Amino acid sequence: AGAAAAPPRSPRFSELTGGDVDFFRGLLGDRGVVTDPDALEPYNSDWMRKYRGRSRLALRPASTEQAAAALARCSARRLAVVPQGGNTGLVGGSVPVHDEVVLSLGAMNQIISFDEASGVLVAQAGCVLQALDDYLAPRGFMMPLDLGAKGSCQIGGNVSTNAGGLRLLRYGSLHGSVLGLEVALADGSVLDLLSVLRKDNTGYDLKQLFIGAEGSLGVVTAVAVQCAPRPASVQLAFLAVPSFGAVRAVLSMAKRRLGEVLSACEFLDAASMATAVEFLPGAANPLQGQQQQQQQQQQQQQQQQPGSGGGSGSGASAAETEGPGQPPFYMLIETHGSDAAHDAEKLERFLEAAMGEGLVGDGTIAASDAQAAAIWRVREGVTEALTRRGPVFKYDLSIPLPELYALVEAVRARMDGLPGVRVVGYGHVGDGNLHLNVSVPRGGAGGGSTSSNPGSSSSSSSSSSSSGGSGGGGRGGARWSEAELSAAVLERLEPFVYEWTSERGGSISAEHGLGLMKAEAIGYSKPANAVALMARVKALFDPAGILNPYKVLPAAALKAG
Ligand code: FAD
Ligand code: 2HG
Ligand code: ZN
Repeated sequence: AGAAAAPPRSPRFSELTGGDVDFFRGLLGDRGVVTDPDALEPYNSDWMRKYRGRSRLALRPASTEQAAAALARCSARRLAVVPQGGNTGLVGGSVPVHDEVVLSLGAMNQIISFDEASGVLVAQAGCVLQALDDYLAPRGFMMPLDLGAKGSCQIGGNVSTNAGGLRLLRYGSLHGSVLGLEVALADGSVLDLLSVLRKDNTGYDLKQLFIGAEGSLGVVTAVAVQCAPRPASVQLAFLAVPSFGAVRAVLSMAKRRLGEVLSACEFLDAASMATAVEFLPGAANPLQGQQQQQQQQQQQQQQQQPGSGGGSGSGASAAETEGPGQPPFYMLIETHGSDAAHDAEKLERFLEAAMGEGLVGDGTIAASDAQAAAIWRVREGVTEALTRRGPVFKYDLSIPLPELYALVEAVRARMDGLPGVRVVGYGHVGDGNLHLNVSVPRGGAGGGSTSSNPGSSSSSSSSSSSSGGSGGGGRGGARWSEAELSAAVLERLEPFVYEWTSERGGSISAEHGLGLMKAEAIGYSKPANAVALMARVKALFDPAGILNPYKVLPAAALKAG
């Protein structure tokens, strides 16, 4: 539900035949060939259940040679191919649009080498990110990226999407930490760029083209990554922040005061928090217990001082100043360092200073690994919580910081009259990356449903709550089906979100890629001559256009390229 109409199947591609299937069985054996319709279901459907293909064949090569030979056959026969890793992508890039053959890397999950002196790991593309990090932990190292999908996503998929994640602020992008790649090209040849060298200026750095190419230029079969030493000390603060201006001020204070140890700076708004608490099993607001305790203490103090009036002075917490709802924003500030006592003291002093300046209403520092994990669970779980609530429209944007949250407020106002529609903003504020998600309640809504943007600090919150009660957009309280609501939401979102972002010099894809969802929208973030050059690069690597068709680049540019 909620995906825009797919482009028509291109007549350039052949239909799969029994002869093709026999060939692949001969190449990969029975275990490497999936044709059973039930077994194909997970290959055809994406993580959000939003994009669905109808492939009749998934291939599971066990080696680079097998993957390359499968591609050679597909090229010769003009069979379209979708490379697939952990299938956690969020832009419809990892599943077929029509009947493309799925080339799944999941069986290529061996670690090839790890050098404890340099920290360079070489692994097959199908290794799951979490498994790689688990392998490194006892050796004193960590993967240089981390994301909520770590239990399923694969390093080849991470490289192919140039995944950012929770600690890019500290450890940089994969364009820096990937030292080498091995790639099976569309024609079945293997490009061996699997260098483990830190420095190598011999000609064009071709591997960079595959980082973020979303499977459109080649199939990544192995990766050499520079891993980071695992920090001896990890500290995490969770803060309630009274305004987005304060979020920005906390970020710049964190950079100034914690600079050399800062490892993550994330934010979520009240609507994200409410969604996580409501829809994630076992999740709780990390500050809730604390806030309740504080309120009880204040009530007790007031009872002990009759006639004090009970007014909230300048020291009132953000929660109180925002009324009965929640504070409008929360932040996670994490440090990675080598001296626990020193780092803890630094973080405590930072928190005191931020509170002293009125930037933070309430805050806590995780006292144990379990507490830190529970806090991260809330932040990382927002995506899952939203998916549980119903269909979601996702936008992953880089926006200059001063205006980053203004888009959420503008979109909230645009949803006026659509009952039950919830607009949430969260993300990697330390990188200027907003995740704007617009959620439609499963089953639809209407006829007296109330506010769907809990704790919203903008004036639009009152309009959206009144819209629920007033029957929504002049429909006289009639019920909206899920499909009706989704169509109305999409109409109000696009092209508005892309135009708004483009006008401010932002990016319409900060870290998730373009996939199917945004292939036609690349022009909002890239000039026409850059898109034309990309189409020529695509034609050079994949002359028959069999690799991940309909994705990444607009159809018109591909025809011209
Ligand atoms: P897939 O989803 O299988 O594929 C993604 C794209 O890469 C597709 O276009 C596919 O064709 C291509 N591809 C996959 N493997 C290969 C290969 N070996 N060779 C060539 N092409 C290939 N993303 C972020 O950037 N930051 C986040 O913080 C983040 N958090 C997430 C949290 C959740 C809960 C979820 C569900 C997703 C999140 N994502 C995030 C998006 C997604 O997880 C990442 O983009 C991830 O890197 C995709 O890896 P994958 O193995 O699942 O790739
Ligand atoms: C995150 O940072 C992911 O949690 C997913 O990139 C964002 O679901 C989203 O919009
Ligand atoms: Zn993200």
